[in-house]
This record gives sequence, C-alpha cells and structure tokens, in this order.
Amino acid sequence: WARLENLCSSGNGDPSEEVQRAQRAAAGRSISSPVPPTIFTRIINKSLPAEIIYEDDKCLAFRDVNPQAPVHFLVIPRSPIPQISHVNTGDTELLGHLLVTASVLAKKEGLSEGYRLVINDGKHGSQSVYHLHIHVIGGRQMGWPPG
Ligand code: TR5
Repeated sequence: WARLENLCSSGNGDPSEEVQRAQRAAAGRSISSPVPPTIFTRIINKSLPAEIIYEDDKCLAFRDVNPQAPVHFLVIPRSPIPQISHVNTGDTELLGHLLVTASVLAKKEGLSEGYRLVINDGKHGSQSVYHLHIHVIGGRQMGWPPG
C-alpha cells in the first residue's frame, strides 16, 4: 500500500500543496457572506512587509513570496474585490487599469520575450487568497495547457 500511495502521490489523484491550500481557502466561503480582510489587506496597509514594486491610488504590485518563475509579481486593487467572478460593470475602468499596470510593469521588469498573466478564481481555479490579483509570471518558457 505504501508503494501504491507513493505512486499515486505523483499522479493526478493527489492535489499539490498549492491546490490543497486553495481548497482549504474555498471551504466554507459563501457568495453572500461579507468579504473578510485577507493577508493582502495587510500588505496594502503596510502592516505586513512585502517587496512592493509599484503603487498608486488604485492598485499595488508586489513580488510573490513563492515565485513560480524568475519574475513573478502580483497586481492587486486597493479595494477588496474578492475574486474576478464577483466584478460588475462598475469595475470596468479599474480592471483596465490593473491590466495596463501589469503590462507596463512587465516591460519594466524586462519581460521582452513575453510572459503570462493569470487570474485564479474560486475553488476550481485554485484561488488561495480571496483578494483579486493578477499574477504576472515570466523570465522562462511557459508550458501549455496549465495544470
Ligand atoms: O493561488 P492564488 O491565485 O490565490 O495566489 C495567491 C498568491 O499569493 C500565491 O502565489 C502566493 O504565493 C502569494 N502570496 C501569499 C502570501 C504572500 C504572497 N505573495 C507575497 N507576499 C505574501 N505574504 C506576505 N503572505 C502570504 N500569505
């Protein structure tokens, strides 16, 4: 059995640590419950240190603490929108601003060969922090499809 479990742990049946974290974060969440503050609120109000690379009145960008590539940073709105599936037409300008900021910063970070933007949503999207964020990941060749 131990051997079988070892084999299974490298296959699709055993979710990675990141996915397990996301599943724990999704458990117990309800679409009607108020938005609780996340770790990113503390980065915004500077009560938790992060390597902030850009900020303005609408958003903030900082390096991911667990980078998946040579360059990996997050662009987040200051307003605590929990996830992309919760936005509405009133957020259109803000979302455009986040994307333009991601693009400008990617250029500043030297990602001239391309990069990937990722927004994970909810349990199946493996979202682990419920404050909307765009991952900007680059500096190496990406694979497709994503896992
Ligand atoms: O899985 P999703 O899409 O929700 O991505 C959340 C991301 O936040 C992950 O890539 C984490 O590595 C990242 N993260 C989590 C924390 C954190 C962070 N990035 C920078 N600084 C962080 N601090 C201080 N604390 C975290 N818990």
